[in-house]
Amino acid sequence: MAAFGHADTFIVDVPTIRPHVLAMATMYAQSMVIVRLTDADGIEGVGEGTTIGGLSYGEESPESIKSAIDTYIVPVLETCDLAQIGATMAKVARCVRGNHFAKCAVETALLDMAGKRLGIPVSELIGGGRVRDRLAVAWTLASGDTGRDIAEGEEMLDRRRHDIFKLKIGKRAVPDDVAHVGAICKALGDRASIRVDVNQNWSEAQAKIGMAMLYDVGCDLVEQPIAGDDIAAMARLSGAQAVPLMADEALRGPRTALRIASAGAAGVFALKIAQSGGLFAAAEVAAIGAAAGIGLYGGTMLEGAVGTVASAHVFATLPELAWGTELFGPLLQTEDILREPLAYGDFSLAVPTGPGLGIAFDEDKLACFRRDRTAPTLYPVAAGA
Ligand code: MUC
Ligand code: MG
Repeated sequence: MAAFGHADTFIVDVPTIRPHVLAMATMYAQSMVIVRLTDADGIEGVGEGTTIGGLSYGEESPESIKSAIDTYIVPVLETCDLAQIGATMAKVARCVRGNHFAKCAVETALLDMAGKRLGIPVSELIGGGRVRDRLAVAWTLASGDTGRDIAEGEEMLDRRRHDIFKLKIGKRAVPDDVAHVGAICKALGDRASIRVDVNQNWSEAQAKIGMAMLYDVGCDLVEQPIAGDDIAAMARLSGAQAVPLMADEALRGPRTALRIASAGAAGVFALKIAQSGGLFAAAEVAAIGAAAGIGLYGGTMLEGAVGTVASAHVFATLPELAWGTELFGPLLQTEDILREPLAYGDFSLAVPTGPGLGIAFDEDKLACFRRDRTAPTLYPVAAGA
């Protein structure tokens, strides 16, 4: 039995190393909701709920995630045995509809606690347990400038940090975007896999032309070219285009995964723990994809260390992960909020092996970047996205 002890939920704002230009927002900082749960024995678990660009990516914002946890989820946790994660999250689901990001943050904290209590990593509590210790990690080239992106890609290859690059497009006219991708494929394509993410910004007609042109310039994968709720159009594109279509925003948990798989609407799934509604749900999405012969990719909401490690524990349980992952979120931030930074190298990330998530905060830094900090910060915090 693990009775509820205490909850602390707060927003942390950390600047990005450069503007991150996406179709729907330009990020100058990342805002992460951190939840710290403690049980009556004093065992702590941490979780993270993070989105991109306020409300421009999805239906939950940092502020709504915090509010859903504090106002509606914590009162449920107060009535539960926190050691029973499945039963606790089922009770949360009965009381709170939707709010996948908030639920994912809480489930992460419960799993961290459980892993610490049992002395095993979170990956051993998911599916059949861990099958890999390192994950290939892509980097997103999204400075908004082709020359700068090429230089950044060259640097990443030289440092052996990334050899998979995702380009954010969809903001400019299709031929301009394809010219940008073509230039990067020409410069880096013989040493790296080049993929794009349109973040739903094309119409079906634009996607038809755009995907064909992208295939011709050497692009390997096109992520969410059109609206994620238009599964019929995704199926038409996926069936007709040579370049694989990856579902991202379309995937909101196991039910949407089943619909997309049944419709033949994607060749690849971008798995995201928050969008799926938690770590267990993301593993279910992966199982549906794998059973349907859909390739798997470990996606990110550009989470910081906690969400990134939580995702890594899930992706480490997947026997097939043909497209690698993009778990680079902490590297996009100017500061690391962990005592020991995550171990990136050799084009991959090492999945922590300690109990629970296997990470510990640098409490001073965390205190400095808290939005509700009372003391003056030692670190500069840039304006929001
Ligand atoms: C998305 O839409 O996939 C992932 C990498 C990145 O740069 O943005 C995210 C969100
Ligand atoms: Mg995406």
